[in-house]
Amino acid sequence: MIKAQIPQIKSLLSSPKNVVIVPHRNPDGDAMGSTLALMHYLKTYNHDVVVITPNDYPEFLKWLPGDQSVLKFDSQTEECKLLIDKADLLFTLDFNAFHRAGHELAPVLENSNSVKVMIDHHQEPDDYAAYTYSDVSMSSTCEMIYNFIDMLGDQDKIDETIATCLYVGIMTDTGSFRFKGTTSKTHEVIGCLIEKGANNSEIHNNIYDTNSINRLQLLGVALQNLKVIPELRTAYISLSQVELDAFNFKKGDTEGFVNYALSLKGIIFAAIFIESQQDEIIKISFRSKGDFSVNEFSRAHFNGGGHNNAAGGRSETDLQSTIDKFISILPQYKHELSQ
Ligand SMILES: [Mn+2]
Repeated sequence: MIKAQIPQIKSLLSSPKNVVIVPHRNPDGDAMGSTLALMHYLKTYNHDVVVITPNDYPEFLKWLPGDQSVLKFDSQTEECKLLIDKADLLFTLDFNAFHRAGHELAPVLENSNSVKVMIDHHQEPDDYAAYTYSDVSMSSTCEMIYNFIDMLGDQDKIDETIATCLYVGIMTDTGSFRFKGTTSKTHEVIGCLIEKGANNSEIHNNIYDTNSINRLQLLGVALQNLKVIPELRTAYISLSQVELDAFNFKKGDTEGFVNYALSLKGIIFAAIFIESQQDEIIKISFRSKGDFSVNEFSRAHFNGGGHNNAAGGRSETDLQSTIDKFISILPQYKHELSQ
């Protein structure tokens, strides 16, 4: 969205509406921060607002203001369907194609007669929304929600609660303000959020200092499994279901593991392959430094995508075959990876 559409959105929001806000499947800090921040903001205008996630999210996000009110589509399907059915407005945040909401929720969103608004920073947005605010240069959807509220002229409505939610998404999506998408504007927004009451060090503790001994020991296994292909400046990690089970794996436990591979000196491309017996797939996260686009790599070979330097992917074959495929593809990128 373009500033030109703001008056139309303003008039849409000028009388109380039923609003549903949805993030992508397996919501992360940016997805939960942005949806909850928008919920708190819209509630100040007396709209009926609910956040519906496709499925559950990690424990380390469950302290966010408003967390208790979030409905999960996979376990509260009928209630969610009713709410989506009577929604006047449907916000889809931090994703840009219905399938990213998962195959159960996607058709429900698609068939909804609501006015749809997309706010997102991923590449190649679909065109389902009446109002699309898509900007791949943004650090996070949370930074965009800040801009959205600002464009609506409501800076002063950003209170400690909204600021806290927005801070979480910007912090997590920028790897604590170090990824390429972090701009001086990002820091200005962060400065403003701290001014509005976001407690930066408390938020950091709540998100990052929540390790269980199981998670740290699983990290130990992941690091034991780390493999390096120095000539292609690539490193990767794998975790089997057996290894996950041995440490009582919980959603979110492997968050950030791939960054250890990327932190190796000289490495510009990293991947982690995680077996999921429940979903019958291998879940993959790709990370890169510099110009090597893991978004394109994942789109081309592993049914995924995301950003230039961070993308997800999946494979329907077993763990070893997936890794074999990965290794066999790499030489095609010899030129880009050895630069
Ligand atoms: Mn994001």
